[in-house]
Amino acid sequence: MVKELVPEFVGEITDFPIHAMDQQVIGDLREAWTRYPVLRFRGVPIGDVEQIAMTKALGRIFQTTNVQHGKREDFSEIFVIANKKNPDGTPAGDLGDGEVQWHTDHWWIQEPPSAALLRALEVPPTGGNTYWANMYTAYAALSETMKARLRGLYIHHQDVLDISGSPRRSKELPFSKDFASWSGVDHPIVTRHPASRKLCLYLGASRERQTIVGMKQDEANELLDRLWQQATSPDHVWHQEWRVGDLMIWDNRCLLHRRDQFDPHSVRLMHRTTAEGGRPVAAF
Ligand SMILES: O=C(O)CCC(=O)C(=O)O
Ligand SMILES: [Fe+2]
Repeated sequence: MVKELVPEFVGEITDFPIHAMDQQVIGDLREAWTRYPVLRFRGVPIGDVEQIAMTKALGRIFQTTNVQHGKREDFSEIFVIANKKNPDGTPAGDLGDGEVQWHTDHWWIQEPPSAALLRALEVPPTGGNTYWANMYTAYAALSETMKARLRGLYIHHQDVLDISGSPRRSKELPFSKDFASWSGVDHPIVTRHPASRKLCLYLGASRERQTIVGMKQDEANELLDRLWQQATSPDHVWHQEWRVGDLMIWDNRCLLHRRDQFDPHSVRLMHRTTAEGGRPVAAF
């Protein structure tokens, strides 16, 4: 059922019995997803109902809080990612046509989600590819000295500004320029994945606004720059060139992802669902 595209990273599932999802099928899906944190289903004839059912097979539905335009009246579980416009000219989805920088979804909250499912309904002729970076291999490739240095370290992820630098709803810009003093959450840099039990890096997003708990900013900057550079090096990255009917499932707990920009005159329409996760657990 699973074809390996990249060892311990990307798998493709063919002939998935979407209309016969019994406990055995759900168990197999979870096992495949633990082994391959990025799973591709190509040309699957599914709609929103089936996408929601697959999401529920992996966890409880996570209610996305930061949706601006991508809310759906009929299915509250679905978050629309699109550059389409409504007849009145307002955006019919979120994220527009621009690049989305490297991130882990909802890295600034205590309990970030686990599974993300993204299904392509309309795709542009070029651009708009999605990239994933494997945080298991990114951690494993670090030197022993670096691994020892990371023991017990936490990044402070401020929750005031979003990835594009705009204030989040209901957040006021603090007076201090020291991000360490801003509201947010602390997550361990090295976490242990609850299902695979393997160690991985957890970097979140917004490198330029990150601090390390208890560390001077000069030292933190040097360390964070190195980690981000190594984590997103091509050695650990795979990308998806979308076709209509593709469904990707990924594990937000052990990956980073980003998206390319695309031609604003073309249309890209995706439906996203998300499953709840939990607090990232420190590896040490
Ligand atoms: O549009 C995409 O390819 C990915 C957007 C994204 O970051 C997400 O769905 O979490
Ligand atoms: Fe994302």
